[in-house]
Amino acid sequence: KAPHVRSRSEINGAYQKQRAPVPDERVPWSVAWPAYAPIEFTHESVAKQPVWADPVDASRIAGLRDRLSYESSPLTLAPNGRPLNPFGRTGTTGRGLLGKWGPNHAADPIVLRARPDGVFEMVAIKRRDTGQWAIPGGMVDAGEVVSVTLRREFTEEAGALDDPREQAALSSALDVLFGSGGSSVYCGYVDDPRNTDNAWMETAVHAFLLPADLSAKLPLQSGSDAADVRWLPLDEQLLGGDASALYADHLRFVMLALRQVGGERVRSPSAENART
Ligand code: RP5
Ligand code: MG
Ligand code: MG
Repeated sequence: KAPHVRSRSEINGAYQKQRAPVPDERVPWSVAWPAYAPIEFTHESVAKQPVWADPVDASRIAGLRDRLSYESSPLTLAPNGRPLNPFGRTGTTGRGLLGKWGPNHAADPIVLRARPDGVFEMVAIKRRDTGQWAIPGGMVDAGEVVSVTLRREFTEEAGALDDPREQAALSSALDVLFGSGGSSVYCGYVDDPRNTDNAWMETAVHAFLLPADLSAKLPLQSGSDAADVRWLPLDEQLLGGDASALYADHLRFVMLALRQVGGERVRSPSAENART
């Protein structure tokens, strides 16, 4: 399978003409490529150094090499002091739309419910950047623990209810749901279309299975970060289809979640079939 295809793509509109083509076999840093000529791109929203972004000069950041990464610790730094993407070349240097040099940490809550026919559904948001359906995840704020990010991002993106009574109902349903901590599905690199040679996404994915009595109490409304929200059926068509049906590697994360959380229930119908 081709290595980090989305990290070499221009499917995020801001990256149009900002990537040099990188053939599959030249992705690994271990493959020498003296003529590699990536395009330097740091979006102006990042370059003007908002609070969530690093200084422009990576070599001036103390302790950069020892920043937390699920993939490479310590980070590998290039001679110019910039961290190197652990999955190889992307055709772009700089930070693109990402604030941090090196890993940029997100948290992704997969909220599942089971339909009576055994098919699982997930709360999905439609992203504004690529128009794809996605897990309603987001960036871990400075000093924030992942469990807090999971709930905060879910609420901001999928549960932005106008009606205070509905908001209260959602909030108590989420106390129960997120209070369990869910089950940890994945921690690591995300093949995100915003990745560059020097900045990339990493995420902690947690799955939460809604008890039947709570499903009805989970009203959804997309927040400003999302264009839409829905219960997305994780049926054979989606799971067996094109991975680009969901953003980045989200389809892979969903399959891992189903195997873990839904495993028993997913298997039981076929086990029954085998007996008849
Ligand atoms: C993906 O980007 C992560 O898996 C997460 O879903 C998302 C976080 O970025 P924003 O939603 O804040 O843009 O790599
Ligand atoms: Mg988000
Ligand atoms: Mg968000």
